[in-house]
Amino acid sequence: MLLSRVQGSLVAAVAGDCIGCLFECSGNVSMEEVLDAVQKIEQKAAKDKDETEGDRHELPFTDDTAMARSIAASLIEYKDINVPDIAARFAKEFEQEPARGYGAGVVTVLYALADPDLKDVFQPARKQFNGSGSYGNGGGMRIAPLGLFCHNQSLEELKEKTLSITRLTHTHPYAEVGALLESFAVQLALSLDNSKPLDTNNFLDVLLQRLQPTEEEIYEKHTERNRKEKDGGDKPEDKGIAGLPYCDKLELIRDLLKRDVDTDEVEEKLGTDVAALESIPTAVYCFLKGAGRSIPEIEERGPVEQTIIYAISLGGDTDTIATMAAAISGAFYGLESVPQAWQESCEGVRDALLFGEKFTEIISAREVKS
Ligand code: R7I
Ligand code: MG
Ligand code: MG
Ligand code: MG
Repeated sequence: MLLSRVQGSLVAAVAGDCIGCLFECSGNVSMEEVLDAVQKIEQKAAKDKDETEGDRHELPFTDDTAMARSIAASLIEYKDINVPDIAARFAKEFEQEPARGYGAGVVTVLYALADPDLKDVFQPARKQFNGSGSYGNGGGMRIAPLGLFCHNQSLEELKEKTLSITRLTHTHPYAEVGALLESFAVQLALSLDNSKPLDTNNFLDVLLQRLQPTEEEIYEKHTERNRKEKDGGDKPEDKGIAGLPYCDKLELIRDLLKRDVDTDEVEEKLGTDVAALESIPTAVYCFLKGAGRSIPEIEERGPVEQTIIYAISLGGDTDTIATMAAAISGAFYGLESVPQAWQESCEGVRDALLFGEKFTEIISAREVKS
């Protein structure tokens, strides 16, 4: 049961990335185009059944999965977070396969993290974008394994660990809150009873309850830090952050779910680009939308499939929105909800299944002990 849901999350995330990247940054995407691509993948998987493994051509994963795998492997090795080890894995992975589609800014950090003389692993990230830190979605795109790993652990623990891992590359408050939204959503999805249909309103209520104080705290600390730096003469004045834009977006999601909205409205109101604030709430929406199983063109498909196909049909940062949405969905619906043909077609699924087994062993052993 737990095994299926942990594996489901990790495997669905890989599928979201591998299928989603076929459309990343390709402008306006239509549902028909996505369905066409998915059907081709399914037909090819059926034909490949007769091929020996080496002759199959899998859809490659991108940086989203590459970084998530580094986090998962490190958590398994140390049975807890080890931030310098995760930093070293990020750097090594990038060094070995730099062409996985990394963000344009983050590569500077990854080069810096490879330096054996680097004393403070958080320093390169802080220097990004003239010291304001990246607000890209790279913190959120890779954090799902931590949300699973922290099953039945306190929110405080999940929060601290999410922030530590995120800050290796992303220190802008929007990037931090976005990563927290994703890790909280994955942990919550895994904890809910999935023998009944998902109560989407309740999911949003609990998520908001957990995110709101955290979002407030992150911005307060950010403003305070900026004030000190300004007083010290290091930095120009920062305008600070007004309101709680992530919580506002979660409220907006509640409203969008009640209505029959077209993808243009979703794109306009929630966003689909590489900024954390313009993509991570969107991923939560895609999860809930798929859970409702009411998307006309794909009604006959399961919720995880609907979530991934719908996320990609929004266009923009398709691999990342699909991977984040799928990680939440897979944690609720389990491995059986990811079509076999998709699993066979995506690079990295076999490893994701193994990571899921190890995670489940670690979580279960922890629960016996306590
Ligand atoms: O966030 P990050 O790891 O990128 C992840 C994305 C995903 O879509 C992946 O699939 C991959 O394609 O990349 O990488 P960053 O370079 O930190 O941020 C991504 C982009 O956001 C940057 O290249 C900038 O274009 C933009 N960005 C900013 N622009 C101006 N000012 C991020 N922060 C800033 C900023 O402060
Ligand atoms: Mg469209
Ligand atoms: Mg990518
Ligand atoms: Mg992307």
